Amino acid sequence: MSASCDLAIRGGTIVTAADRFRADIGVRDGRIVEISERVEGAAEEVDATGLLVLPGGIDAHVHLAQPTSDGTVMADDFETGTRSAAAGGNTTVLPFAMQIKGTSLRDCVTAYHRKAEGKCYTDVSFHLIVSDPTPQVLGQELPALVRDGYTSFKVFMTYDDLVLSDAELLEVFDVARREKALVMVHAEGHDAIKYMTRKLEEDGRTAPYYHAEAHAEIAEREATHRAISHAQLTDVPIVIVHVSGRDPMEQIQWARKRGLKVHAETCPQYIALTKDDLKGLNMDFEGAKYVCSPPPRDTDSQAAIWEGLRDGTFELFSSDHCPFYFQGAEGTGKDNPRARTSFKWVPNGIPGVETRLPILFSEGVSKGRISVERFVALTATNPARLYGLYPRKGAIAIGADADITLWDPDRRDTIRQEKLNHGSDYTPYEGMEITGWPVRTILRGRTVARDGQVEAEATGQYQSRGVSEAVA
Ligand code: DUC
Ligand code: ZN
Ligand code: ZN
Repeated sequence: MSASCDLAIRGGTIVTAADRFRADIGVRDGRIVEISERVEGAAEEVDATGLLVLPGGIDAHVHLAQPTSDGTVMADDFETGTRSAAAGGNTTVLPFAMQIKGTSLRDCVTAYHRKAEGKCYTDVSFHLIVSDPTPQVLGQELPALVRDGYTSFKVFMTYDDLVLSDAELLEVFDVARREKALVMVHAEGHDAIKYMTRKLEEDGRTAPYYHAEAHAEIAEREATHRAISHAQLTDVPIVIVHVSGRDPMEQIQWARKRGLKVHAETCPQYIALTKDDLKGLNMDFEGAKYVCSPPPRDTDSQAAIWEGLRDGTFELFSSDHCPFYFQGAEGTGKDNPRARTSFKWVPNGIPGVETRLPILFSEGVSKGRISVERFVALTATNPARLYGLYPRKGAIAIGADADITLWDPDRRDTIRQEKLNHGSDYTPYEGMEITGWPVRTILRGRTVARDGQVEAEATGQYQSRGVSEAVA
């Protein structure tokens, strides 16, 4: 029967979110058609002996080619960003299509499709960002877009150009409930951050490090609780994205104990970095390499995040890849004349789409903190389930897309900027020692990357999404 397979992956250990087992995989027309002890004969054979065979990584939180309020240009477009993603073991990414205030959400989505078309090395789908919830957006554009397969959107509780008032949040949540969309919330209290920023600046504390004090964990905890309360009032499921530490995480656990439909995501920066990294060498601009929002916290928060990854508080582990340059006037570092005057001008975001999977595997699986099954759940299966891609994506099962990452659990290497494919001119994880690397990324049956190098054409496709399992 399997003589008609295009591809056979032999001899590896298949790992799903639930279990692991030894089997071959047969692929035809880009889909898995056989999982058995022995797949006989295929046009292409891949020997996976000694390797783990995982569902391709799904990075459900990346920013590519997104404009910024001050005109700073992101370091990755769809070409470089998805190249980096594929090299890092991912087969699908979900960037944001951001509405710019005063413009049509639909037009913004069309513009992102144009940016992505023909340029992607992984499959791609878009979350929306709603920044201007006008009656036209709430009444027409957003419902129509959800029905067209853009089934999740993000809202912000901070940033001058993105923040929604509590009244607006409630209105937007209401639309999400009616239309069966999943809301992602950036939970940081805007007024508290502005207050802290002003105080720090008045005291002359303007180095990048003070970003971490301005974006205080208390402000994140408060906003997380407020978002949960709004979600309870409007009876809508939400995802709190990029949860950074113990305090906001406890709010999520509090909500779950009461049966509220609150989901949570965390990211590599909250297990691999601390706020001390923002000090740089001596409170200098090296610290700008670690400026992201929310910022990394302390070692107690890192321990809390590990508890949450183990006990299921976190269902999603995404990169929040938000790449900028460090060098040059457009960069986050000392050559940027505005950033020199205050941390508040340092663009918020760090690259990480290529290093997300190695960091979680190495720090989590190789160090015995989480099982390899949970690794798969956090990085592929749960994102597919929560964002309407399952079981086409995020599964190794008959009929699923043959999106597969071959993983060498014993390979040791060191994260180095010169080996990465992203557009940024640095990595915040420089020098980190890693055990366990993706060695081959297969997208719908075709190898797209091997040993950190992309080797295929940009055949990534846009993926229209169904309703989230959190909503259905
Ligand atoms: N939020 C994100 O999700 N990414 C980067 C910066 C931010 O505030
Ligand atoms: Zn955010
Ligand atoms: Zn983000």
